[in-house]
Amino acid sequence: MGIVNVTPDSFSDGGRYLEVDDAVAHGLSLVAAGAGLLDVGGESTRPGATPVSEADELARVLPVIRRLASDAGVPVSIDTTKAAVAHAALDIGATIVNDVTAGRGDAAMLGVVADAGAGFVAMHMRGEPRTMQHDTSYDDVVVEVSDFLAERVSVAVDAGVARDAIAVDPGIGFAKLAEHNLELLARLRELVDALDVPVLVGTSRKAFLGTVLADANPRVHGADIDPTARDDATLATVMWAIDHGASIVRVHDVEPAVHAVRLWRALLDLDAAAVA
Ligand code: PMM
Repeated sequence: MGIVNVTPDSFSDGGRYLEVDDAVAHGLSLVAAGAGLLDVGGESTRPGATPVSEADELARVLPVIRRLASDAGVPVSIDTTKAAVAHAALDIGATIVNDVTAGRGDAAMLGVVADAGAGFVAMHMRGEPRTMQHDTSYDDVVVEVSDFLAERVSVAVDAGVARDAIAVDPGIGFAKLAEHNLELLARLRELVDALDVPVLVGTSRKAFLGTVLADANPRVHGADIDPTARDDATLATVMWAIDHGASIVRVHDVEPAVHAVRLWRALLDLDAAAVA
């Protein structure tokens, strides 16, 4: 899943693709690099981000979705917490709703997804992006996140969303400290096994990567590592996630991820042939 952020303030690429033509060209370049899905968002969800009005969000995403849905040749998802934005996006060709509140943010969301027969990504978070980093205490983060996701899948199914149209996401970086993000990845297989729907993982350029890199180098502070300088560390987590059962990985820099996965698969095939 390639990320197309049409926002002035996303943490790693805010402001780069605010013009429709730039955002569309970027989305098409991600598909050329091998993305099998595009995720278009018009509201930053970085910690502390201020909410965007429905009108502004619609104005940002709709022209981009309209063109990508017609030209990209891959499914387009809308990254939103607002039912009205989801509805408008689905109307013009998006086929998946990626909701970081898992349908809790807007009471109308699950009905919109169900009525459109759309796909749905339910992500784990606590509170909302503005406040989520105040609520980061867990007894067992893997159990708590997987229980939450199982519950959201059943709420979505009860609302009429097809079970086979749902994916879940542990919400790396959402209401979590670096140690929680690492534990969710380390024990990803447990989460995948506990849930009977595909798991999406979004580690791309997130702050916990900088924390680990800084731990290895006392002269560097994690927050000081520029998000785009976290792409190599992202790649390690992408490979890890796929090897531990993730079905979809959400990334900014698609080409290296696709190349790494292709090589890894080629080696797996050879390995399997050697054993057979
Ligand atoms: N991360 C961001 C935004 N949307 N959606 C899902 N399902 N999973 C994520 O991890 C996720 C998301 C924040 O990253 P961005 O600002 O670079 O898009």
